Amino acid sequence: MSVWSRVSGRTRKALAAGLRALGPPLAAGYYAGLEELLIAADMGPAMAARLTAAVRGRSPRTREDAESALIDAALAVMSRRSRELDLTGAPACVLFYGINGAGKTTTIGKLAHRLRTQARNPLVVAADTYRAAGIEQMLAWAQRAGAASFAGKAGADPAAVVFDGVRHARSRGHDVVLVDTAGRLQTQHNLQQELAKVGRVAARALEGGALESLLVLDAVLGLSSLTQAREFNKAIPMTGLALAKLDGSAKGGAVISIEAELDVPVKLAGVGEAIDDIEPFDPEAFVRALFEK
Ligand SMILES: Nc1nc2c(ncn2[C@@H]2O[C@H](COP(=O)(O)OP(=O)(O)OP(=O)(O)O)[C@@H](O)[C@H]2O)c(=O)[nH]1
Ligand SMILES: [Mg+2]
Repeated sequence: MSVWSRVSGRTRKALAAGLRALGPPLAAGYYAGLEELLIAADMGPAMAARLTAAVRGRSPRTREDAESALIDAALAVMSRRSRELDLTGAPACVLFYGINGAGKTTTIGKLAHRLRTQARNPLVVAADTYRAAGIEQMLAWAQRAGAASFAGKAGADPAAVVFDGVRHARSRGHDVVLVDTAGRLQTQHNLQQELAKVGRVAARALEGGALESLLVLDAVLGLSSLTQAREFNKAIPMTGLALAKLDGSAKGGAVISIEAELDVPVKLAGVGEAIDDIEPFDPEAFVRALFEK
């Protein structure tokens, strides 16, 4: 069983049972039923209608044909941008941001561990200076991951911590800098401005090294993350999404709509609370796990 079969268990069960109950695509009411199932999987009415129309356009005769048309249709609307993290430069930097509790610190800890297993030498920068506990949580994860860390003082300007962190990384030969930032709401104007500054300062400090800006989304929130994402994108344009808590999500279908709406690829998926519960996002395996029994 692939890791993707752990994803969105409830959505998958409901979809599988629903598709079975609908019968073959030639049955009366099939397409109305399909559209309802997709809405129930949190794809949103517009995407549900779009995917249903795409399946209908293929005139499938069997359930298997309909399912494979659905998989093709879903993959066709997802982002075509590269899902690989660009880690070129000396150092490169991956900046994580998002609302409170989304999963930023955990995702960074897991990624630091993963990079260590790939013979990388990451430096974790704890720039959640908003709370002392935020710094401590990041440092504890870095230690668990066997990664070096750099922290500012509680209350310090996070942009200054990032600037110093990147310089520290360069002087010590770290090839990747992973930056944790404080959780904030998309509606908190001052905190969004602060975030924008962190992004600008990181870009300047990197001197040409790649900057990945990953918005961390709590997959449990489903489609409601779209508004959030649009606002955060104004502060720091995203190069990708990190989806945390996909294991617990009942709203896996939202991933398809969010990617299609924003044209931003999910690059990392969190599938549990343990240190190795992180995967590069694989849209094909994800969509197949969602629609196939
Ligand atoms: N099941 C599951 N839980 C997760 C995952 N990622 C994070 N969590 C949990 O979500 C909670 C919040 O995670 P954090 O990493 O602290 O989130 P954060 O965004 O850093 O939070 P703040 O710093 O408070 O804004 C913790 O209890 C994590 O264990 C995941 O992929 N799966
Ligand atoms: Mg945190």
